[in-house]
Amino acid sequence: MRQGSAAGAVVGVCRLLAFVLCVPAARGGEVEPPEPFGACPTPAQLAWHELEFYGFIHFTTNTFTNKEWGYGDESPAIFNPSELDAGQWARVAKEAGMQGLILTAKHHDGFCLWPSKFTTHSVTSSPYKGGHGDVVGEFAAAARAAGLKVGLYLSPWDRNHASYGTPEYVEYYRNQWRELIGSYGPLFEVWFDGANGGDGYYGGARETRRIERSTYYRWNETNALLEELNPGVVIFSDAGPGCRWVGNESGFSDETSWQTINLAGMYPGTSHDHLARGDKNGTHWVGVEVDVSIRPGWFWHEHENDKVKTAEQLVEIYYQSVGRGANLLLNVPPDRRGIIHENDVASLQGMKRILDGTFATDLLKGAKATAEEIRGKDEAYGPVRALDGDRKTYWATDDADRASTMVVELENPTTLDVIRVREAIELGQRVEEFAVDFWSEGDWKPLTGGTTIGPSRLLRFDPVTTTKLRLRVIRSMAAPLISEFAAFKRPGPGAIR
Ligand code: FUL
Repeated sequence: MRQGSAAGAVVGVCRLLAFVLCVPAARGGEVEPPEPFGACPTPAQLAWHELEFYGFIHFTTNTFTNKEWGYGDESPAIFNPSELDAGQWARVAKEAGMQGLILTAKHHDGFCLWPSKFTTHSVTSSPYKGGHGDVVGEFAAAARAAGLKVGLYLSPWDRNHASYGTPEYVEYYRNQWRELIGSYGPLFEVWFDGANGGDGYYGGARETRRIERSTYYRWNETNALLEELNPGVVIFSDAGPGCRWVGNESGFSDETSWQTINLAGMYPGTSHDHLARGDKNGTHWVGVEVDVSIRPGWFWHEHENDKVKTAEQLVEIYYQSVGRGANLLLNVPPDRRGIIHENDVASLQGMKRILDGTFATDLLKGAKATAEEIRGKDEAYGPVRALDGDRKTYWATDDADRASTMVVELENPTTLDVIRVREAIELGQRVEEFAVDFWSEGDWKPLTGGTTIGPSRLLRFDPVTTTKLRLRVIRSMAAPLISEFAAFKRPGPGAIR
């Protein structure tokens, strides 16, 4: 308590009154809010983190040739989905709990799913809708109608284009972004894939073309162009700058994961060994994105219809991505009909049932809470702020505190087996270590714990029944700001761990 003055006494009385009237003391009043710590997310990155889960749609001539990477010489005549229904993609995504969709407008083979005026290697030359189709347009309209955010993947590597490898191609690539954003924007995310296998059709040359990955695409200029065309767009690549690849395509991030990373010397298409982990107090905020396919491949293949990941496997991926602070980008490729296969739909529905069954009720919401330290002893920063279901409010300590404890008291004995903790990341990622204890037989018993928290940390354990839970922030680089401490119970006795 730092109030000794008459003014302090007045403030104290006001607080008491506010408390009696159940009106929280106003944020931004006498107690200064915490200063940002280190690199922080932009408003667009913050909104991106809140999406948590969205879908990838891989669709092109590969769907019809049974390949994963087209060579670039595929005839557009083979692209002819019989029942294409982008409305079904959007419905399936929405019902699965996804917040957006990202479509491969152009994959490495160079075939464009929209009628680009810069090439004839597109839907315009295909039998789809007699050459008058526009898959990107149908996709964007359907996704928006379903309330989903729209994103696009435009492969930098183009195995069809004659000028690939020259400066002219880089202009072609940028022109395509101008066209896509102009026709289908605004986009929430754009995707630059890092792949470049070298060989390709290249307008008939059929040769190997290697580019210097660090300089060829002049990414800084492309990024600036995208930001100008589409302010706030989150740019994905191995090196951000909006969000970054997690470093694997298997569906997991690290248990210790910093959303910050030292970007110097990093560029798309180079391998980096610590993309999932990031750098503690790194120079830039570049959120982690886990991309993984519901099937072994990214494109639909008949022989993988029985290899679709189960609902339980998808839930496991959710815990290892969203549960470790990353966003989950789950690929669900349409088949040759142009719709998402029944087996994929069934797995997504099963995943949603399990997640809804778990996260529908926060068992700590509205409970009583106390804390060792509260910023300026101001209830606006009290521990109940971590229990109010509002990500904008948070429990905070004074600047000098690097560790603290909050205790939650439940009205009735409650059974739980999942904890979710979130930091107020708009002011930076801070916590390095934390633990959770539960009250049992008159004493605190260790329940679970971890290292980083970030946007979201989910921890599972065998069910316990208790009346009190304790969150201990053990180490933090700056005063810990906890925007959520929540607990849940997974459905059914056979629920997966
Ligand atoms: C990879 C690509 O080569 C795959 O085909 C796929 O698009 C995946 C998302 O990224 O690197």
